[in-house]
Formats: sequence, C-alpha cells, structure tokens
Amino acid sequence: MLEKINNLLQEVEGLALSTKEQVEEYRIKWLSKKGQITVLFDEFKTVTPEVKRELGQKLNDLKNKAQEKINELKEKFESNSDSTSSSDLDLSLPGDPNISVGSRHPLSIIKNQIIDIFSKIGFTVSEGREIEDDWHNFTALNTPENHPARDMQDTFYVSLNPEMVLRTQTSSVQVHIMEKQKPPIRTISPGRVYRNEAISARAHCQFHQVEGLYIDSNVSFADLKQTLLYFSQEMFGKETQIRLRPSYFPFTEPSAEVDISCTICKGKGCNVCKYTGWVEILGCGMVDPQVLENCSIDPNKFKGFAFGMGIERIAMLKYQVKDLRLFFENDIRFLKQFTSA
Ligand code: 2U9
Repeated sequence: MLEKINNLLQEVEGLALSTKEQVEEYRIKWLSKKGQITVLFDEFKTVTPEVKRELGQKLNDLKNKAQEKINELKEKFESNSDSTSSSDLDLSLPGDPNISVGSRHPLSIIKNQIIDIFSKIGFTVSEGREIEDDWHNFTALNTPENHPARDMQDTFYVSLNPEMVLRTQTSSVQVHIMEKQKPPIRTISPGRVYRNEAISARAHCQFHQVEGLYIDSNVSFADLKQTLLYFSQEMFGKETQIRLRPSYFPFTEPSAEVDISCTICKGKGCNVCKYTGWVEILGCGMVDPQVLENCSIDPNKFKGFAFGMGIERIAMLKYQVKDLRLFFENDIRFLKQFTSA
C-alpha cells in the first residue's frame, strides 16, 4: 500500500496537462467513486491499526495534494478560456480614475512603527504560532498550574486537546527562541493573542501585543529603562517623559509598569490621563532567573530584560480612539482615516 501511495504521489506532483478535458480525466482516474485514491481509502479500512497509524497521514496528504492539483489546473484552464485575447486589448487606454485604494489597518501601522523603532537598536522580529502548548505559554514563563491566569475564565483551551491553548501572550514565541538560540538574544515578538474577556470599549477577547526580550551577559535595569525611554520618545515625541512603578509579573523580577507623560495635556491633567498627567503604556522587568533556567540558559552567566505592550493601547493613545472594538469591526469609515508613511 505504501508503494502505491508513493507512486501516486509522484504522479500527482509531476502532473502537467494542457487541456480542461485532461484535467477531468485525471479527476475521474484518481478521485471518483472508483478512482485509484478512493480505492486506496477502501483498502485502508481493512488494514491493522499499526499500518493505519503509519499510513493514515500519508494517504490524507495524497488525497489533499491530488485535489489541490486538480483544482489548480481546472482554475488555470477556466480562467484562460474566458480571458480576452491579447489582440483585443488596447494598452494605450487611460486607467480607471475611480479605483479607490485601500489603506493599511491602524494596528498594522502602529505595529510597523514599533518594529522600525526597535530594529534601529538591533532587535530582530520573531513570530510564532497562535495555538501554543501549556509549557511555552505558561510553565516555562513561571506561571504554575494553580495560577489564576490559567483559569478557564481567562484562557481559551483547545477543546480537543486541553494541553493546548490560544496563546495569551507572545512571550511564548520567545521561549521557543531561547530554547533554540544561545545569547545574545535581542528580539521583539508582535502578534495576536487571545484572552477570555467580556468584550467592551476597553477589553476584547483578541488583541495584539509586542513583547521584547534582550538577553546577554551584562544586561541591567538601567539598559531596560533607557531602551523604554528611547521607544517612548520615538513613538510619542522627543518631549515625552517616562516613569516606572513597581509591579508584579510571574516571569520578571523585579517588575514595573511604565507610564508616559500624557501626550494630550503634556502633563497638566485631562480626562485621558484622569488628571494625573501620566498614562500607562507597558509592563516590563528583568527576566526571572527561573525562566532562563527553564529555557536552558545559565542564569549565573546571563541576565535579561523583557517588556510587553498592547498594540491597541498604543494605537488608542496615538490616535485618540476611545473604543477598542472599532479596531475589529472593519468599518471602512473608521479605517480610511488612517494613513501610513
Ligand atoms: C520572556 C520572559 C519574560 C514580557 C513582559 C509584560 C511585562 C507585560 C503586558 C502589557 C500589556 C501584556 O498586552 S498586555 O496585557 N505585558 O506587562 N510583558 S514583562 O516578559 C517576558 C517575555 C519573554 C522569555
């Protein structure tokens, strides 16, 4: 059976046809009721569980590839047959002046600005998976089994496999990096995350984060503070000040929350900063040595700082958007107000 699968796979991968009719012939030959692949599926029902385990995935791949190939060729010949022949085209005609060009989503604009700011000081960009295992999302990040963040109220679990979650933070991407790569590591991870929250003007069950990580032999809290001052001034203007307030996160020690001087009232007091002159923009801290150890990095040789921010939060402050839900509704009247450089 394996040989038959491999032979057919080769045939599928090498298939080159020149007419619509030939495509239909091959569809019948492989995928019809008595087609070779359908017959293999009938045969598959009778084999032992060990053989099933070995061949199931291969057989499914074969079917998917054959179907994809047929669809691709079908589409190619169909679109060729309806297209106007090149001699009917007048390439000198002026273009349609009424085509409206779309615009970049405000969250993408802000994400790209954040990436540009950190790229200038040597941070790379790492992206990863949105469905993550328990280790990379929680345990490696020092969030033990009975931690409230793991509660069903806060986290979306994959119902078929409760070991897997929709990632609640993109620091999970950085756990993968630390496991694979030796320091120095200097990377940011932008991406979508999920939390089981009631949707309101200030919270959503999906949002976007950028988490940052810098690990080297001599990283200090002063480096962290200066990096965040640089970021804040690039993002919100050279006159921006920052202040750090002590906080707690399971994965950093010490930890802090970072405020910037209010960009609206310049610190005088307004309803955006609730008359305090300061607005919170991100959380940060020195990577807990236990997290380094969990990822096979020797905490006696290396130290690190980390930070995390919500892209929606930065976008709301920059653009003075009062309701988070607007970012997810894709109302063109909202979206077309934003332009990127
Ligand atoms: C590794 C270890 C530690 C990333 C950090 C925060 C503090 C933080 C929140 C801001 C608003 C998430 O979007 S939010 O809700 N994040 O406060 N994040 S330190 O710490 C890391 C990252 C990677 C390996």
